[in-house]
Amino acid sequence: MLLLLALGSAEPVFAAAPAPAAPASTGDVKADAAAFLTLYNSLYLGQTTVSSEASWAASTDVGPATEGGRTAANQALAAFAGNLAVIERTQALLKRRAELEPLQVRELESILLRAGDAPGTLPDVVNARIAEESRLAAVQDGYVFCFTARGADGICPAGKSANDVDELLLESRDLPERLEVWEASKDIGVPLKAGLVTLQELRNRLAREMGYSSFFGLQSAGYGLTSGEMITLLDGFNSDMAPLYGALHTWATRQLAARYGAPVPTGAVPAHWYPNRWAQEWSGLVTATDLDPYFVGRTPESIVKDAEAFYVSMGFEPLPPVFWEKSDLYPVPAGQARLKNAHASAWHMNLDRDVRSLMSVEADSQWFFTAHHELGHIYYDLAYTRPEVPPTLREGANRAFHEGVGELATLAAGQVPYLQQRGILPTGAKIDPTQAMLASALEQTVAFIPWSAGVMTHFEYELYEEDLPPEQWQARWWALAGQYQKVAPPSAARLTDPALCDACTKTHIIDDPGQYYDYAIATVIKYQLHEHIATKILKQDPHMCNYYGNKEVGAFLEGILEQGATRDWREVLKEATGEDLSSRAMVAYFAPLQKWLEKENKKPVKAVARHR
Ligand code: X8Z
Ligand code: ZN
Repeated sequence: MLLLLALGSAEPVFAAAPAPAAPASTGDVKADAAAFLTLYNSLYLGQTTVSSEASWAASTDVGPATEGGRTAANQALAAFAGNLAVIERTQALLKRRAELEPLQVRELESILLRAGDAPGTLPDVVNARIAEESRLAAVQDGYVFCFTARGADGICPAGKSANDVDELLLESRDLPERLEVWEASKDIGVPLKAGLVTLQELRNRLAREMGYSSFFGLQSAGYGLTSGEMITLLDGFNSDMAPLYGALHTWATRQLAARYGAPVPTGAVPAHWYPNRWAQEWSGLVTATDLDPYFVGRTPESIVKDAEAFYVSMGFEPLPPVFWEKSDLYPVPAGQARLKNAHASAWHMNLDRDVRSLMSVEADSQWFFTAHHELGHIYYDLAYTRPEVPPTLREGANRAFHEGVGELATLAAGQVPYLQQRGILPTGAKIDPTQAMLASALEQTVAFIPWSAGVMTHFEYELYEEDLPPEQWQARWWALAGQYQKVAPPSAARLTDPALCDACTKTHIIDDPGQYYDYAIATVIKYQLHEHIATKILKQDPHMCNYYGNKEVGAFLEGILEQGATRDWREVLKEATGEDLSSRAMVAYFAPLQKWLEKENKKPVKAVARHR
């Protein structure tokens, strides 16, 4: 018997044994909902665990066998999530929402949202989407970069990792070398482009089948917003930060020009000038706060342990043994043929205590911050894994909250008193507060908003909501980079080359689609939470504070995390900070910097000197 027939589907989508009995109607809608939710939750737990295990295998050991396993498991999960009986039953119960418990309503809404890209009315389209997503992820995760810089052995020396690319873009002062590496970092877009063309259509078809305006609209619905409302929200953040971004951009451009011994560009700055593949953060420009020298001699293991210690010091439990046993935390050792996904991620495998992280940690400041970020996800997962939070709601208050906790930890980890207490910065080191604020603007926030709320958000909006034709992707991508980031392609020829897809080079466009604004909203939330913690709990300057060892801060965070998605995110935020979602705290944090930048930018441009 087919499992989903038991739920009453006229169109069984996948076979699995054995079939539970369909909950009989009792005439009491609350009891009916409870029975349905119990059944749904137990099936969901099983399906999601199988899917996570298969996806984990495919992300940590890329190859056709694991890719096939991921496709099959995700198709089974989708067949369950989007089964017609599930959708119809959920919709019918929601029609009587006034009679249900608020928690039941939230659960039902989350079930409907989860069905949004897998409607059982279009099973072939769902399966095609999943197969293409799995194939594309394998292409991306198995990709090896190729550039000759720093290699002496011909056209394509041994393959390079994402870490190699990032390191070179951070360090090289040589523009031709930078250009070569930057261009090599964009080669990955070429084999990914056709897949994104397919997915643009499939994702939209499925979301529209479920009544959403587009796949972007489906993702925005996770916040209770329409596509248009989401864009308005994000544009507000862009305009709130525009004056500060403009001043920071002017300052950074002058620094980079001096660094490369090149004239200061008058308009947009070529993308290969920046220390990051997408110019999304500008590290390494403030010498006084360069932390990398302090990580020399440390081990990658100590970086992850440091991040754990941050949370444990505030009262969170040590990570469960499974985290250390099953995570994949470090680069694949030389000599091993295995390929793995290069982008950091955190996994809640069974919606219980099997939590893992996939990273490629090296002993440097970038990975120190990323490890704090990833463990933020893990501690969120652990906090809401409790009987009061049903499996369907074991998620962040919204997706941005999940990212926001990681980002908050990153902000806290960059505070000088914390770095000193942890022995990363020498206690005697005197760091000028303006320089510290400048570094945080460049590395975490001010440079990041136009990228996340501007370029990425608008591109994905146009891609899905406006069905942007593939032949316009390059031109639109760079038009947005020019408009929001003031970043230009190194050559105009990129705009018209039909093989290229520079948008496809950003991991999230491929495997975390239509939701990059999560990080922009997370950045905003992070400052709201941080201001509250610093001023109300620690009673310290938000620019020079230390969460480490403070149990009250831990309890405050736990109070947010343990709720998972059981309550509306607006209420959670208001209750925690006394305020609605607002960029006020973020703007206030950087207000002193704005004044400093304006003064600096009035100084005459230094004579161009070539530094190497
Ligand atoms: O993807 C991430 C995390 C994993 S959730 C490392 N971040 C964004 C990115 O790398 O583009 C963190 C901030 C932005
Ligand atoms: Zn994250």
